[in-house]
Amino acid sequence: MSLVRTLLATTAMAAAMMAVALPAQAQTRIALVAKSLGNGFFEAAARGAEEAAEEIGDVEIIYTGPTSTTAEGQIEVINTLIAQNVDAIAISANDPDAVVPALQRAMQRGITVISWDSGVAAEGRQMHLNPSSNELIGRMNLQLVEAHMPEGESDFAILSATTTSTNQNIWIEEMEAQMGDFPDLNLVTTVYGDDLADKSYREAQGILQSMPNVKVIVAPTTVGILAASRAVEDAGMIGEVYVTGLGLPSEMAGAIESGATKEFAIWNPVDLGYSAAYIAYELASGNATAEPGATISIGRVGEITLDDNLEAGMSEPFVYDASNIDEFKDIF
Ligand code: RAM
Repeated sequence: MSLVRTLLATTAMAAAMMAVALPAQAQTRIALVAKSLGNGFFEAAARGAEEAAEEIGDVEIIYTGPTSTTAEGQIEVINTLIAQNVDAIAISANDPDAVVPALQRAMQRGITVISWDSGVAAEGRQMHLNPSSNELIGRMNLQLVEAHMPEGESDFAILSATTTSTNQNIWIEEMEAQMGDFPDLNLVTTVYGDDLADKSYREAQGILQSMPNVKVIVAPTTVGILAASRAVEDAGMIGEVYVTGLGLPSEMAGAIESGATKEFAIWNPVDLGYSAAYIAYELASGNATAEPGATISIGRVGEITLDDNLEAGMSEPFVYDASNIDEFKDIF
């Protein structure tokens, strides 16, 4: 055998061996895109997505997201996923519009695209999965504010995520629209912690220092509620200012214990991630089509029916307090 032929044969053998060594690619690859990595809410959702993958079989979950809560970061992530030719992208968006062109490119290449948690504008996705009814989430947040407001006081502040976050903006709109049903409450300001722990902490601190009349901070974000609770604890203002909103029992158990909050709400983020992955699979595999009125299976969680906006909502949020926090704090 000539040297060239020997070399060629060796190279071919090496390539064959490498091919054997590489793990087999799953039939369906579903990317679960978070607003940002390092957020316990999305980590819980990713655990749910893994559960769905295991149940369905031959599905790989690619849990990914930017390091910070920006649309630019998500666009980079989407472009990488397009290059990897994944089968589906299920995204919680940092901005409903900015990610649309990238997601449209993904759909043009045959990738199934859905949004969940924080929505994408209709032209950038096939459907959107809400955790619950937006109206109900808005009302629940106001009820929580009311339950914490000391006698004779009325001022409260909202600590949100980013200014472009679809879900928080809808919930804040719902809160504002329903204020008429809560005549004793007065919304003084809305500030944005960008779902970053340090910025949220500083924004909460700013309220504590400059707005002595504010007696309740409501944060419809798991990052914000935790940061605000810490700010109240560190300022020694427990019992003077209360924090409430949407939080994870696992992260908020300390705040219940300290008294920074008496109660807060959330839906099950594991089930939400499970459902997002399950729906992405049903659409990508052709078992279901995203069209108004379509009923799509979500495995052990049940099923959803899409409305005219190609959206569906899941269950009601659940309220956590000292009586049940221990039961849930190890789950999510
Ligand atoms: C944060 C994120 C997420 C939201 C929860 C309640 O983790 O902003 O999008 O749904 O809070």
